[in-house]
Amino acid sequence: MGSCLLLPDYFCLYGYRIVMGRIQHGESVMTTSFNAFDWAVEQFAKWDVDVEQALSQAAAVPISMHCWQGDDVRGFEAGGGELGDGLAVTGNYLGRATTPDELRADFEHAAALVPGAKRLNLHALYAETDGTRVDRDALEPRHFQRWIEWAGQQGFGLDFNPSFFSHPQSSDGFTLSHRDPAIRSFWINHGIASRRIAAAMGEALQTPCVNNIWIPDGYKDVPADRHAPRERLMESLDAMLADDLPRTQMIDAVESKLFGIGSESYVVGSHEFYMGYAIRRQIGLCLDAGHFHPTEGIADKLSSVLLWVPHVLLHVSRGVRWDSDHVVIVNDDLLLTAQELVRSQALDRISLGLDFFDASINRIAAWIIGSRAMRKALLQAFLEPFDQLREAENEGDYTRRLACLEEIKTLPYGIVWDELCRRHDQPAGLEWLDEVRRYEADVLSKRA
Ligand code: RNT
Ligand code: ZN
Repeated sequence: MGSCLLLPDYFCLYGYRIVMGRIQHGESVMTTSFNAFDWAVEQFAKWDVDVEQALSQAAAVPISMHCWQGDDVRGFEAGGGELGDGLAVTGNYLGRATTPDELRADFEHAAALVPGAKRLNLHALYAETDGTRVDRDALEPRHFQRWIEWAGQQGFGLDFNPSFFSHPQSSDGFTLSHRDPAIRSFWINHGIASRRIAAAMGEALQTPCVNNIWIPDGYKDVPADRHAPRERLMESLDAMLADDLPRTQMIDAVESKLFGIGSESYVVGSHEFYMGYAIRRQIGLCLDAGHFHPTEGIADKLSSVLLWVPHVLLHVSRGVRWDSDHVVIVNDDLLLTAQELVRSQALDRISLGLDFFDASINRIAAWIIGSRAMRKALLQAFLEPFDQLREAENEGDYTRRLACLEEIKTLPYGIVWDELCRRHDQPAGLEWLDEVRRYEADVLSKRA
């Protein structure tokens, strides 16, 4: 009786993964070869999924990569640099970017290893004032001119954030809702300046800049008056947003939070507060994955808030037991978020921003891991046979719905991901880490 063995070899030829099998029947050896990508396309076709379409759709969704992963949210203010107001970064891996040029170089390196459309998300802390102290209420678009020119050359859209933290005027934990009108007005002016900067970015780069407002305001311990700070916040926001700026240039968004370090008992800008505010003003609402109770997910919120607000910004993050801002990975939360994005058919009303910071591993690798995870999740979501799932559901056939949901988990997503990377001239596998290691040896390790 002839033995029958399958001896697969895997190798890459012009970027295609070819699987060679030698099937040995006794003395005779038969060699077969097939293209794994073609085979994957056939597997998805059985579910009526068009892989070509998914590939182009998944690559086209812009991921706004946050500048603050590159330098532990410090920024470049003259005399600044201490992170505070509930934000904390742990770790001291070598090579943090300490100048705008270093941060841009690092970002270019990271972005080059992430396939698909990208934007850069900047904070007001990253102004370039050439060593002179320009306070936050006096910032102007010209302080971001280099960022804008560079982003134009690189082909990145820009997003922006006023920075309401790490500043003497926020040292007691209150900004826009402060009981002192002078402090409120300082921050209102910072907010106004930031909106102008965002609009200038959007105008220069011909793509609307999302300007996201997050403030740390809140009490560590049980408050007596929960009303007054929220009323003051509402009034401050109204003053900040009084100027109508064209939506082709900038989109306002507001970000809620359940609790923070130092604001455990009460956060002024709660979810209910901002949800109501965004609906009333018809502005964008930001949902940060780490800003809700651990059993709540932002994925489930999307279909609700999209009914009421014109724009949603997602801060894609990963909380481990609390709002810890771990690097995003492909887990159930991320997959469900990507699925809900795609299923919503409202991608033109949703912006995707990353929000994590880890200084315990190579920062550039952290950027790449999180961004590639987001892209993988998007690809997987575009490969979902949503019509079939919905059909089963609409027929009341929940048995089939669950059976399908389980079956599709093992479709060959990895092969399609490799193809996406190949088409964007990117390493499909771990080779990207070799490039990061080289950069670490050549550049990062030589930084002070
Ligand atoms: C803080 C918010 C906010 C910040 C960044 C730096 O809890 O998530 O989005 O992380 O703006
Ligand atoms: Zn956030």
